[in-house]
Amino acid sequence: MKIHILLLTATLLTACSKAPDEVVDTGQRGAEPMQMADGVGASADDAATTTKASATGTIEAIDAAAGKITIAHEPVPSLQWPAMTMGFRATPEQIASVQVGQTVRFDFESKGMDAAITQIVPVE
Ligand SMILES: [Cu+2]
Repeated sequence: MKIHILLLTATLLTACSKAPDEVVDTGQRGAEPMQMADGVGASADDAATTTKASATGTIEAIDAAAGKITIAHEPVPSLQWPAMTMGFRATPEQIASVQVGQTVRFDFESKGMDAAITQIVPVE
């Protein structure tokens, strides 16, 4: 009985250690691409396939020099993404059309974790 408990504990510890703390991007690392936790949103075709998706989120940061908007987005079921904060590539026009703190509805193309906004619209 005791052995079973120890094994269970070891399994849980192993599972926890696989989830990096940087799942939530604070936006402090600038242009560095964010990594999702192992197994979250990662499927075999992530590396090669470009997928279109839409999401709603709140703008956390804008880096005009890097061409990047950091958005705390809601879950994206079509990509099996959980709610999270991550950077999206954006054009200067897109960057100029939004402000930090706004809630936005946006479309994007995702190639794995490399995501580029195709349309972004503030929502009331
Ligand atoms: Cu994400």
